[in-house]
Parts: sequence; C-alpha cells; structure tokens
Amino acid sequence: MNYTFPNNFYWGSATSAPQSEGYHPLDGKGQNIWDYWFEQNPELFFDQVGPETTSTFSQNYREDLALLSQVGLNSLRISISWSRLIPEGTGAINEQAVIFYRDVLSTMHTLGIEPFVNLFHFDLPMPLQNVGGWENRDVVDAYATYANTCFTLFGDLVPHWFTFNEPIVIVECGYLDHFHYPCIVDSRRAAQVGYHLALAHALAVDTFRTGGFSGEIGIIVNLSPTYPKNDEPQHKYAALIADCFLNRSFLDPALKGTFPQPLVDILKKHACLPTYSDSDLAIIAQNRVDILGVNYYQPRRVQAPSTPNTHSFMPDTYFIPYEWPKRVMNPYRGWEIYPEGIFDLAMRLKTEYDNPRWYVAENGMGVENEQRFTNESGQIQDIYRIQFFYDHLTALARAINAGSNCVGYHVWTGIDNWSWLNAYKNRYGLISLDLTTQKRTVKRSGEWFYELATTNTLPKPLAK
Ligand code: BGP
Repeated sequence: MNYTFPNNFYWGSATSAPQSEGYHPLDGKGQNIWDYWFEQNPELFFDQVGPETTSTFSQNYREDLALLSQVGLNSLRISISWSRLIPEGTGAINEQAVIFYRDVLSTMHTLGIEPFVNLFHFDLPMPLQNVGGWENRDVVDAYATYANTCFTLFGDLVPHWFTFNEPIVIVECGYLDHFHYPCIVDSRRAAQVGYHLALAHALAVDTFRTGGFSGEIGIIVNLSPTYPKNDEPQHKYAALIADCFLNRSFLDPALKGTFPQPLVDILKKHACLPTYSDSDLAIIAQNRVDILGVNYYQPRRVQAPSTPNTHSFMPDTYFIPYEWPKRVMNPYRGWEIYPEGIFDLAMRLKTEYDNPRWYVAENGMGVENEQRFTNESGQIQDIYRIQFFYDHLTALARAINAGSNCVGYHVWTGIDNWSWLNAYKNRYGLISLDLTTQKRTVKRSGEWFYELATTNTLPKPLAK
C-alpha cells in the first residue's frame, strides 16, 4: 500500500532548551532545577554527564539548523529556557538571550523551518523552586508574566506556541517519584502542583488571546492509550482511573475546560483536593487550546491491585502495571513498542474530543551504544529506528484516512540530545552527536526521513 500524507503536513523534530542548548559562564543564563541538581548530585546522572557543556546548540545553532534542514524538516519544536531569558525567574531580562532566540527563530525562517515554540520543558528557574516551586501560587503568576514576555519579544517570529511539555510528568516524576527534582513523594502536594500547572497553562492562553498576538497556541501532552488486563470489571475500573490520572488530567482541561470527575472524586475522598478558586476554574474553562501536541512512546497496561496497599493514598491504590505477555519491548528504554496505540489515540480524540487539530509532537526510539551499527563510511545504520517510524506512520496514515485531524509528525529528536537522568545513554536522533569531537553525522534514518518529508509519502522501511 502507498501511504501518502495531507498537503502541508508538518514534518519535523522536537527538542528542548535544557536538553540541547548547553551553556557558557558568560551567556547570562540563570540556574534551573536541572543545573542545580546536577551540581548537587552528579552521581545520579548517567556517566555523570550534565547538561552544561556536552550540548552545544547555543553555540552551534546555525550549523545545527542547516543540518536539520538537510534532513528535510519543514518545522521544528524548540523550547525557550525561562532561566536563560529571565535568570531569576522574575524581573530583569537577559538581553543576550533575546538576541540568541531571535536569531535562532530568524535562521529557522530563512531555512524554511517553521518554529513550534514551547515555553516550558521541565526546567523551572531555581530561584522559583526555592520559594516552593509549582506548589506556590506566585510561581503560577510568574509563569504567566514570563509567557507574556515571550509572546511580546518573539511573537512576530512564532506561528505555533505551546505552554508546557508533558505537565503530568512534572507531577509524576517530581512529586510522586524521584526522577525529577525536587523528588518529593506526596499525593496532596502532587495534586496542588498538577492543578497549578493546568492553571498556569490556561493563564498563558488567556494572556495570549487578550494580548491579541498572532498565531495559534496549544499544549503538549504525553498520552498513553490505557488498556486493562482483561474485561473483568475491576481491571476496567483500574484502567479508567489510570486514564483519568495520567491522560485526562491535562487533556480534559486543555480541550474541554474541565477536570475528569472520577479524578476529582478520588482526590476529595483522600483529602487531596488542591486549594483552588472559582475564578481560576473559570479561566481554565474559558481557555481551550487551538492545537494539541501529543507525545506518544508507549501504551499503558494496567490491572487492579490484588491486595489493598497499606501505605497512604498513591495512584497505585487504584492501578498497578500489567505485563502483557505479547508485548514487544525497546530493551534500552524499557518501554513497550505498540504502533497501534497511535491509531487508538487518534480515534479517541476524534470521537471523545470533537476531533481537535493535533499533531504528533514526539515519537521515537532511544537506543544505547549505537556506534556498534556504524558502517565503513562512518554512518550509523539505524534500521530499527526506520522500522519504528514506519510502523507508527502507517498507523497514523490509517487514522488520517479515517478522519483524524492530525496535521503533523515530529520525531524525537533531530540531533542526539541530553536526556535527564539518562544523560546521553540512549540516543534518539536522526543525526548523531560525538560528545568528544562534537561532530554531527546524519544517520541512515535521517536520509530516510528526508525522503519521507520531501515526497510526503512513506518510503519502504528497509530500503538501502
Ligand atoms: C519525553 C520528553 C523528552 C525526552 C523523551 C525521551 O517524555 O518530553 O524530553 O526526553 O521523552 O525520553 P527519555 O529522554 O527519558 O529517554
């Protein structure tokens, strides 16, 4: 079968400021939670590699953007680093950062790469974490001011804005687990953070609309279609609750202006409802997005806990993971590969959310030690990644044929970048990065992607 995609489809890649920019002592950037955490506990990071000097987009962006254009991208998501633009989180603006981002955006336009710009990718300025981070309502207002500053400084160059990347991950990894700073495990505080993030998002959308800025605005959520172990009622209920906690918690406010009722009921039952106000709920209700970005990596399979947990309320009071015997794994990242999930998500958006304008904002495969796949000419033959893209894109093409309003597909990522605690362990790029020499080399998947993006038709996966 010949899979073609709609005209003007966005083919691109995504990255983020903290994972690609790096920084230099003289560039005026302030410290964010990752810079601070790495300074305090480098041993927690793979090979003790931090975000500062290994990533060099802030120095090398002109060459990097030219290379990304060579692999066929017509669009690219970057993020603005709040701590680079406003080093203390509030107050004075770093003029060097304004020059930097304006030049990045102008260079993208010159190369025919449409900017998709995200305002927040897990990187809270440290001075704001020091006053309570996302638990503090003042930080929500500081974010709205920061968003307005970005719209004002860069709005003429940005057609597509996004408020947050994966807000639920901030809640899960930073307030229910130890994968993100501040590593707090507390359901009540997690709920407050989640509510404040949803509010911060809505306030930014409100600011964008009342300011009369041009372009569109949305949010990027990570969605995992959630499947129960089987059709037994307790497992179906576990899946429903997992879906409310981890998908609908940000999807519903963004697209419907409300929070899922089962989630509200459970938080209330466990005395975990956040502090909120009716006027804030009205802001959330009134500010639905123009476009939705969906990061899709893996499905979620759950079952009901067999024995009630004895510790205080946590999500696993209601659902625990289920290992599907037929699952296919990416062993490096430990994530299931399930291309059909993208079709299921698209159909759900169509039927339950009024078929919003949306795009795949991240999809990709992280693999360790890719050097072993290098051929004689020095190119990584990442055939597995091409197969991964191909399988997901056939599912996406079927969804579009079935009426899904999907307008683009961005891979994670263009050039290998830094991955939080995993640092540079797993590589995702269409272009490899040698950390010692800083040399960039297009992988086999980069050539395949070029063919895809320039013909709008899916090339065969294993073509040599
Ligand atoms: C997403 C994040 C990205 C990126 C990607 C790959 O959840 O938005 O920032 O990191 O996952 O995951 P990882 O880097 O953890 O392998």
